[in-house]
Amino acid sequence: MSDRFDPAQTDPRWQQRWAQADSFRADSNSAKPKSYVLEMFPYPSGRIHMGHVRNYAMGDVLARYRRMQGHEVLHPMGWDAFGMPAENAAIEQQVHPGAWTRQNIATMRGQLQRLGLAIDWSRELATCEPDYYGHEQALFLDLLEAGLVYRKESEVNWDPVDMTVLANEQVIDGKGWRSGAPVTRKKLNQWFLKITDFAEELLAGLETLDQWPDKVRLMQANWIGRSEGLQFCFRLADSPPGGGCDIEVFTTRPDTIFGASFVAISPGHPLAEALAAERPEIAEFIAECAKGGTTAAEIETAEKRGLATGLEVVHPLDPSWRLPVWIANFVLVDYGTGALFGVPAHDARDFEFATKYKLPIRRVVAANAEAAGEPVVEAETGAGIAVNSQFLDGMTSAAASAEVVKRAEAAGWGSGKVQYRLRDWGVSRQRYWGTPIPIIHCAACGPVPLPRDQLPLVLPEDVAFDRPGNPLDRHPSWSKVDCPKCGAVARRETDTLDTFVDSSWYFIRFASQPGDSPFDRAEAEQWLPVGQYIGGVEHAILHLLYARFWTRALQRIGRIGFAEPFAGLFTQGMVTHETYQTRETVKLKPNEESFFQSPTAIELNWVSPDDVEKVGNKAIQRTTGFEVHVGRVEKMSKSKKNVVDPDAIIDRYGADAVRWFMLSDSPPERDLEWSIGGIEGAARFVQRVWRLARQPVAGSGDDRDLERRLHRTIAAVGEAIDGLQFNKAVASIYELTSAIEKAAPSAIRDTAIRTLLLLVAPMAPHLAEEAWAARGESGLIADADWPAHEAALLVDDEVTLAIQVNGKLRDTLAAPRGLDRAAAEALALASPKVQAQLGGATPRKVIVVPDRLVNIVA
Ligand code: ANZ
Ligand code: ZN
Repeated sequence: MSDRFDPAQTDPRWQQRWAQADSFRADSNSAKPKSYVLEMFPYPSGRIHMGHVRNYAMGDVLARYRRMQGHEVLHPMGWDAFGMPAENAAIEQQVHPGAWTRQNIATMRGQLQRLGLAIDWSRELATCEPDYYGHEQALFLDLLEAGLVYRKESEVNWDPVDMTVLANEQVIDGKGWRSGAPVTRKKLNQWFLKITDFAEELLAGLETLDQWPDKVRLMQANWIGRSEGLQFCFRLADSPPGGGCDIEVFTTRPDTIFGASFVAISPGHPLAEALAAERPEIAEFIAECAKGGTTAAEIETAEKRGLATGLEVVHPLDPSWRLPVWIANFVLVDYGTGALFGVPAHDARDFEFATKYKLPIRRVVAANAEAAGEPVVEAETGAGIAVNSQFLDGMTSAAASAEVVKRAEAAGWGSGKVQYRLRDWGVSRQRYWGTPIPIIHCAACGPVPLPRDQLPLVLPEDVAFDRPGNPLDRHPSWSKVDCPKCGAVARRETDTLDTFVDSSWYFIRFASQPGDSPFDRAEAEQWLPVGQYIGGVEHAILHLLYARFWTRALQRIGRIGFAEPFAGLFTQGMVTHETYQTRETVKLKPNEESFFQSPTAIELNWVSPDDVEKVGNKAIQRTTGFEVHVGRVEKMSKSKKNVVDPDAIIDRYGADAVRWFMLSDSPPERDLEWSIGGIEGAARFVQRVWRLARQPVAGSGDDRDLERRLHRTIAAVGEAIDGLQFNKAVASIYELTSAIEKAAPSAIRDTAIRTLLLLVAPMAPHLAEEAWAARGESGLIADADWPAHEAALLVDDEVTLAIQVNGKLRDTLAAPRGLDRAAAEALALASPKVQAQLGGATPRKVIVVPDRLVNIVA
């Protein structure tokens, strides 16, 4: 046995042994209790980073621990392999997106395997392969048949120079990422999934997710955005009397109806479009509004702009009252009815708008009735008492709202309505590297589903990226096809699915992978819902909401029997690192812009941690000898060069030290600052355990303290892993290790060393296997049983007695547990503090509460 544990030769050996023994294959037919442990699958960007290592180390500990507890564990891995970076690489490096992606997968798989993860690699999948996305196409057709998919005209970001659609993340400060041209909006026909049908369910379902972080549930609830209010119709002043609806609005504040000073419609509202057809100034204004991105945030922060149409509507509660109709850029086309009534005194956007366009600002809510006449200097959006509001005066905002809804419903001009902020999910993407949408467009028949015997509809390989836009559009033959219904010449849909669709069901495919269908329901239900899902909080809204929706949609169409895909969710913190920069004074050339103000400039350059050496309290760039400025600790990112490459660290310290450090230093939900000190500490710990493990089994006799410590550690480590508090598990293991190191030889000490190996096995599995084998234990430690603790040994043998004189605490004394009354009384009376209180007097009475308290009444 070697003196030092040598990961370079040990790690690969055990990885091979696990692979040969097929240790981590999940058997769907096993009778054992099932555990499904899943980390969010990675995007194959090129190489794994420390964030991945942290994520997968956590899941791996849980997976290995559950196996040792006797569970059949499903712990799979795959690749979220479609998406834009592959197309960008194709454009920049003239490499096919598929080749680029598959190469990255090979690299990253190798990197993950070096970490010794307990993964069932037989279930590996990549979403860019037809044997995955073909099944997704089938599910898309299922949802289409069930009426959960529809086609609608909708706005996209349009780059007028590259003549291409841009994803939101390709719009940077309102400009196209490649062309730099100001982005405009353009309408295209696109496919939508009816997630809004599930808004109420998705909201109510959050209540059942008691193993999710509250903050994620709150974020989802806000995203779904349930609002209660009133929907009603305004009549145009020149409309004929009687029923009918000219402009329908939605409001969450019916109580402010007497504070209305205008009605505003969205530039995309049908009335605005109708007016534009006849009046060029309106068409021009609408075109102006179409500049800028399509995100709600962009629309809401843009400067408020409006155009008066000259039309007027009648106030529903006062036929003599007219309100002007404006077209305004801040009214969203696809929220509520795309129209609103503006109450400048009590809404911030309306206030800004009314101030700019000199519209009346009328107070209708105040802190109390006496404040009815106070001027409004900024929008007062809170609740209060209705004022200047006829029959509502004096009511609270809530009561006034209810009253207005009641009157509207009674008189028939409006009704109470629940509105959601959530929009239907637009899944069409005008790009190549995604799942082709299985639809054929026929001039006569309209959109026709691709016959299922033609699935998978495979992406053509022969595409070129020499021009912007979607290569599927320009492919000479791929999109040309006959209509499956009438046989006429037709055209394939060339849009592909949003990659969030791919990640909305991969966890089901991991559980069950038949060749001829997306999954087998009975097999999937052996595993799902996922017991523990672990990933980054950046996915708290979209990915998790889409996956929840997709699962509910599959349940609705009878493909599965559960509604929520992830029973437990954990969101881990980021891995951070100090940032380093050099400041260099560079000479400018005469033609450079600022030359005439100053012929030199300071250039700041990020420096990678590999190139930084700390000398005393200075940091020096190794390659140049320049002093380096040490900046803030930030999330590791390529742009700031503050990344540490996992491969280099594994080369140097081994997989177990990296895993140990990732788990040890801070609570898993918090950020973890990478440091050399931390990884070296972890590497030293690995050697400490190795040294203990190779001590010969020699002891005899017992050691009550160590035995109690051992059982308490077993209990504490199990509890910590169950609660995903890995840092606490590590801290308990450290304490036990020190106690073993200090203890004299005994039989218990030998047991403690053996148990220590079992406790570290989920975290440092290579070390544990090597030491297990070295001690002559049989089988793999990965297959060993998790140690049991004896409950009796968790209780301390010693208790603390509170000693009172006349009910006042005078002393505390250590006593053996279970001391009888007479002995406890004697112990208390012997206390010098008690004797001082008594001053020689004989106590009248002594009350003893065993193991807790002695009260002496004098
Ligand atoms: C009158 C009013 C008075 C409003 C007041 C607010 C405050 P939430 O809570 O998000 O559901 N609104 C309605 N449709 C809109 C659209 N398409 N685009 C932008 N804003 C719209 O917001 C509902 C409120 O947002 C509605 O209530 C409406 O303004 C506005 F003191 O009506 B309110
Ligand atoms: Zn046809």
